[in-house]
Amino acid sequence: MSKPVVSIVMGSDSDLPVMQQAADFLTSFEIDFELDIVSAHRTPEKMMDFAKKAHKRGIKVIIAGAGGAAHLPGMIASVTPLPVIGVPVKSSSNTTEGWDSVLSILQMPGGVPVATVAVNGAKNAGILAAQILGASDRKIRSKVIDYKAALKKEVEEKSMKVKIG
Ligand code: RP5
Repeated sequence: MSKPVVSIVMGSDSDLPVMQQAADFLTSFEIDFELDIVSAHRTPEKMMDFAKKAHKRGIKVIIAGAGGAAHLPGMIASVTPLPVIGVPVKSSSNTTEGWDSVLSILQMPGGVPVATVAVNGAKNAGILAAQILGASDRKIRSKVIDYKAALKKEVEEKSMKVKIG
């Protein structure tokens, strides 16, 4: 990965099975990314350092995933000028079905947006990151257009198989 333009960060290695889906999507689009564990609660200094400097290193979009009291995406958003996509992770070590993460990431105060995807929706975070980059990059935009066409074709084929009448 020569020059990452997307940064994927997560609160714990236990979030990796979910967050890997964002990485896999970006890989399929040949978008260079970096990936690391950055914890709002366990490594707050690292989080702030990362959030303050990411744009200076050429990062254009940040995908941040966390579970439980998920402060990572919002705290990163508080200091970065970059768009932040938040992934609420249904943590294996909490039992509230992901609602804690959803509300922690979604209910941001005015002025500090986090684009929140569904619980464990890391693939959508990867797609949204590609769409953000694609707004100013014709090659990526073209891949997004193809991707959406493939989704349409897939549904049309399923419709042909199941449709009655
Ligand atoms: C959050 O706490 C992490 O993002 C993870 O989803 C959750 C549990 O972390 P571990 O105890 O598995 O490290 O900060």
